[in-house]
Amino acid sequence: MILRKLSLFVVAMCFAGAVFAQSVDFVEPKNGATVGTTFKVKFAVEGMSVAPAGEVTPGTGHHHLLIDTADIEENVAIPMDDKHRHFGKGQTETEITLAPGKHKLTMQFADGAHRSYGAKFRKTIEIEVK
Ligand SMILES: [Cu+2]
Repeated sequence: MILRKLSLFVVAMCFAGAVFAQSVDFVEPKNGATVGTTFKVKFAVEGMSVAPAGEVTPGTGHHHLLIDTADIEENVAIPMDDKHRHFGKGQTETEITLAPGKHKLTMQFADGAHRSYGAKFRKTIEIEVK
């Protein structure tokens, strides 16, 4: 009986974890990867849905890629320039070209008005371009 209750509890916690998990991650490249000058970047998000920019709908947003630049704090709008790329059509992958050397890539999920969802929805990796 106790075992049965315990296993139900474990199942419930796993379910809660799946529902409430909030994060972003690079499907590719992986942290520490070596890539060519033009390479594919794939984004994943948990705990939010991807939607095009324009309308601000709670629980939705779009991906951003910050290249060799500082983090954007929560609720701050992400600039639009070469170091801050927006995927406002709701894209979940892209191809970018970088000069050879080490680069820092940061994913940042943000709302329909490009305002950062903060550290929970941020992930930074370092890669080497050859
Ligand atoms: Cu944006």
